[in-house]
Amino acid sequence: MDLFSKVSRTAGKHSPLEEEVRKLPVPVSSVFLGKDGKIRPAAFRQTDMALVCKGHDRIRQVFPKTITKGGSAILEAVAASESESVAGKRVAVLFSGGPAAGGHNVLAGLAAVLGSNNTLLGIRKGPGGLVKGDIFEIEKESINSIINMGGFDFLGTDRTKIKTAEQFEKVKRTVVKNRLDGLVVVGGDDSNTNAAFIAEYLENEGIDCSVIGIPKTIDGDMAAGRYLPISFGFDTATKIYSELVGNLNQDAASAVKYYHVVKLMGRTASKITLEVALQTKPAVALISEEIAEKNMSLDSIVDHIARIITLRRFKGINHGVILVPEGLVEFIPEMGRLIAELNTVLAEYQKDITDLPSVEHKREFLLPRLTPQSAQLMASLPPDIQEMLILDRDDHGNVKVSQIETEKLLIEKIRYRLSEMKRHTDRFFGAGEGKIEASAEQVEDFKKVTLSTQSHFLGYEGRSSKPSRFDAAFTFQLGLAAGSLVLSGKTGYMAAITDFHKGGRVLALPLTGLVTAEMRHGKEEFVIEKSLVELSSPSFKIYAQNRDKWAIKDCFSSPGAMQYWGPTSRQVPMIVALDQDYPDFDSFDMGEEKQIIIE
Ligand code: FBP
Repeated sequence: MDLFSKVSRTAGKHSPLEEEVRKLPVPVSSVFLGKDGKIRPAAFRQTDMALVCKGHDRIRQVFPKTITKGGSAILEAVAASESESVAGKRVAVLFSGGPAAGGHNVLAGLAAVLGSNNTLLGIRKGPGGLVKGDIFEIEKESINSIINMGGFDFLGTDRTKIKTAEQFEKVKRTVVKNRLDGLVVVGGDDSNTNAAFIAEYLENEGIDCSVIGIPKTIDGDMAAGRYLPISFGFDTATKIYSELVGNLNQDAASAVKYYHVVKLMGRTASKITLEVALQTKPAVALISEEIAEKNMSLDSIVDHIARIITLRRFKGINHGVILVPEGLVEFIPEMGRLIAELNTVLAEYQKDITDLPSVEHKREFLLPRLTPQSAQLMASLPPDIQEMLILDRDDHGNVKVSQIETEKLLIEKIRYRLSEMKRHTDRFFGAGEGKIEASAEQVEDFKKVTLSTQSHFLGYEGRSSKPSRFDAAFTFQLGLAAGSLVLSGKTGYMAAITDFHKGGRVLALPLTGLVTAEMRHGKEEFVIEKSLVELSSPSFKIYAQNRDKWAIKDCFSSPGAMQYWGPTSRQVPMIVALDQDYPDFDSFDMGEEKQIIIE
């Protein structure tokens, strides 16, 4: 074939790499394999492990049906008896929230386990599509073209929160009209909370439809400790960011003139930043959970970074990489208070504020309704950040932190702090608390420093890549588990995999065991608690033990591109291996490798 034809032949997911990756085998746990080696549904048995949330009594009042039916016990998948087989079931699946690598393998897992005797349906554009009834029958063979492929484009996604009586009624209509026996919701904490409510609602309405959640989010915060160490998509996203941050480390040390300030996705938890920091060893990585715990103000964060830049300069280093988690602003105590106050005022005066013609008018309306401290802080922020804090909320009422340019805010403040340090050397250098010890020559040299920065935001580039081998395996098994749960008539569970290093144990976690009551905008809301970086975890401790060394010398590592073949293709996320006490990072094992072809 000539080169001109080759270029057009690669359109539609047919690049040479896509062709090869599509063929990669995926491991399958023995619980999903029949004696003939073919994929079949697993059965689930009760274990003596349980998930009991905080405020269980309140949750029991809100979810009486699902709690009574399932209790709080965790279920475990076991091989089903060969004589059992279920046919004629209709199962629909939707993606919810941001894309995460591996979503298409969830569809492949579902298609494989439902087999030719059951029907798989797809819901277009997320929970919004479920409400509208935008549903179609998936021709199972069409899944073959998206096995191991990235993105959510086969179905699409959205962030609709199902909360009104009218929406629930419409969901019921979709379920009844399409004679659904099962609904699989692939999403993060908010989406799985949706799933818990839909499961309860349908039970209450006497509709026999299993609702099963699947833990998705690159942020890694839809997790449940040893029962579910991580959500899918995290591994791929962090491998991609680690490659890019590693390259920036390498470029900084080569060009010797820039500080690269990199904001990394993660709406709330800093798990992505922690993983990327462990992988790449940058000069600075801020961890929001630590900042909140230490009650660090914006000024003290800026001080901390300016100090590291100064100490590096003393060693002749005027470059480096600084990692900033996307969710940082909400964890800085005074910013968190400001956002909470804004949320309350915005909720209380929603109608009045919507009617105001400009951001300026909205700002003028809001400022007197904030506490003086918050009003002062708000007024001191750059106008574009004020605008984002006022205007941008998602359907779940969250500030869209991905739109807030924290990296630029920090650069501006660090630049100002360094200029202050140059102007008032006696305030910042010498002996005494908080001062930097320095010789007269070092101070003179410091005065000559110019700070050249580049800002970056790494987020969207990591969400829709072809999944890592880990995520491809994880998601395929999650699809098998969710399909098996539906076929065995379970409802109100989340499919989970744990023990990635020894066979991949397949569990079902009761959604009501994950939900807790929380005050949002002055109202009681029920949510699945996000799993944040724990400062007592081995992964954080190892970072904390090493960071001073990484701060003052270039000791970065550059992990390079994610691999699909070879020794480094089987890595698990470092935070998972460290926190779950695995013997190494390098060899997940989730069962027997199978070439997947859906017939
Ligand atoms: P999910 O939790 O829905 O998977 O989304 C996570 C995320 O990638 C965050 O890290 C980020 O804040 C957000 O999506 C951005 O989403 P959007 O696509 O709405 O800009």
